[in-house]
Amino acid sequence: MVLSGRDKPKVTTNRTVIRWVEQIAELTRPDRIYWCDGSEREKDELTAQALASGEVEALDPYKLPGCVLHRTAQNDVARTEGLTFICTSGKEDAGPTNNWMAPDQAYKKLGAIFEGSMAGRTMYVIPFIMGVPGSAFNKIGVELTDSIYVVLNMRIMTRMGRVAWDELGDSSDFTRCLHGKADLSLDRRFICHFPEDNTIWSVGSGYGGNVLLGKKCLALRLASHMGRREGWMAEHMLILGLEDRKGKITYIAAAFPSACGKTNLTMLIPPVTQPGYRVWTVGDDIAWMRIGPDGRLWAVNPEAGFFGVAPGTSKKSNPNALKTVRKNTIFTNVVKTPQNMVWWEGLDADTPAEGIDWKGEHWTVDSDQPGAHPNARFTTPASQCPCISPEWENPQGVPISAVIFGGRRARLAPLVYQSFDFQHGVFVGATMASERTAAQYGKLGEVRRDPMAMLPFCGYNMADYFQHWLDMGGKISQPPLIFHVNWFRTDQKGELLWPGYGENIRVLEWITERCAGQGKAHKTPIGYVPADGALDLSGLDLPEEVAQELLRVDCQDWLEELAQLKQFFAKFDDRRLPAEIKAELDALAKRLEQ
Ligand code: GTP
Ligand code: SPV
Ligand code: MN
Repeated sequence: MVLSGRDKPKVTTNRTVIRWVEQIAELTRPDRIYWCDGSEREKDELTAQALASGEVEALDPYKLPGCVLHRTAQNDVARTEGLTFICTSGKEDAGPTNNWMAPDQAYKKLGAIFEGSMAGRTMYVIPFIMGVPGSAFNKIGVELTDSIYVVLNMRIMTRMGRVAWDELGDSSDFTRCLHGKADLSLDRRFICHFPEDNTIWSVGSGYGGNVLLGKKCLALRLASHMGRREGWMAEHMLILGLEDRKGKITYIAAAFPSACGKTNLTMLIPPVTQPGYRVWTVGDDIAWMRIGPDGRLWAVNPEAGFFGVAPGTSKKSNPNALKTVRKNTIFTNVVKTPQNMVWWEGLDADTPAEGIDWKGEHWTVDSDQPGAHPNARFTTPASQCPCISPEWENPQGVPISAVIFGGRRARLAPLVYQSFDFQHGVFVGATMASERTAAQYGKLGEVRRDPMAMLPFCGYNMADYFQHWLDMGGKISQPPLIFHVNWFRTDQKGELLWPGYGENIRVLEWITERCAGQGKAHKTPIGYVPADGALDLSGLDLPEEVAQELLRVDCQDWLEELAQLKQFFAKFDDRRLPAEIKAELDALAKRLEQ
């Protein structure tokens, strides 16, 4: 098919792009093709269309200027990991933790669903940059989609439009991203990654992580694959700068599984008891890290916005996020109040007596159902964040002094501990586990192993991924120190022991002290924990026995954990699992038995 008339692009002359768009249009047969330029005028026009079609709803234009509300289909509210595939020619290259489909089979299967699926619809062509224009870190993608909601989100989450066409020029080096809503049915929903073709096909969903293909699909699954080939790392990590009392800034990257606190930590406001400290946000979800000329690890945030969890976000827990979302924000699956404002569980303020819930139904405060879906989200420009780091768009990135791994563990993991060295730190990351949240389909609360918070996002065999971490460690002359945190330890009654949120600064303080060669620690079989009195708990109403319980390492519990770790690692081909991981496993066993 050759594009003619209004379907022809005015924004690019890139032959590879045009030919590919023609091919996909032949398959999906949209009524028209719209080439995005990223302008404000385009935003206004598309928003007006989306309002007219009901795809988004208006909100109070004075209190929430530029904001709209969207509801997804009720069967489409989180990532569907079971329907997400890595399509490499060899099954082993996807590894035992990924779903695999042969590439030709996947193209055929999804092709049949895509066929004619855009009839009566517009296909939007969205060029985007993951990264900062002009940075050596960048990857460029072009997403074809029949969802105007996707276009509006991609505008916020990526550098999109003319800037990306310019950056791409005539090059054929871009990720081919195809998304179609089709009929949104679960049995015709697939999210397929083709790392060997630099291609992503996603069909049958309209939910964030499944359809904003620059995010998890490109910036993590494909990018992790590229990073291994090219000698860098794509990680599910926030990036923050912690400014101390002397004005010195230490950059930290932290990997927590979905809905386990990355957005919150990266926007932390210290309590009044910890004056002089300040947290600067560089990124809240994804870090791309390379070794700099100085031998340190340098990180950039490839995204331009935050796709954050709404429930639980309040003036108390995350005031910076609340300030960020006051304008130009898309709210998905939250409550709409009669005043055309938004609300969600845990917002605290102005609980409405009634409203329209995430399902689009009338809801009252007495309902036994939540009004907002637990995985309701906001899409908001990072530039609006009051604590955005002046370095957040530095094309070189920021130098990382510490890496933190963490999960939700009601038991076992202490509030914080430090690995003995980099190799042991890789082991600590590889043995992470967390209780499942609403960010993905599956049984809530179930503890699952989630190495480096990358279980759902690693685009290749995870045994090779561990090896890549170890190889990188060997090449970094000043490797970051590696820590593990757990904000979610509970007592016998299931009550949280740690206040979390802003108080987490106390843990970050100890971490930066350790990076500076200070901060007292006590050696345990699993790593270094803060020595007595080394964590600043002043002004916190925390009984001494709770403080002790938070840092306690129970060898019996860890021996039980060890058995589960062995089971987990047994999934991998023994020849592929790095010897260093096995050696660390043995060493841990020895230390625990002593
Ligand atoms: P994704 O966007 O899914 O990758 O999630 P995230 O890791 O950015 O998680 P986020 O910061 O949005 O937090 C998710 C949930 O964890 C929210 O309901 C928060 O209120 C809660 N949470 C975050 N930090 C803390 C903490 O320090 N303590 C406790 N108890 N809960 C927290
Ligand atoms: C996550 O689930 O880790 C998210 C949200 O950051 S989504 O983009 O939907 O994957
Ligand atoms: Mn995430």
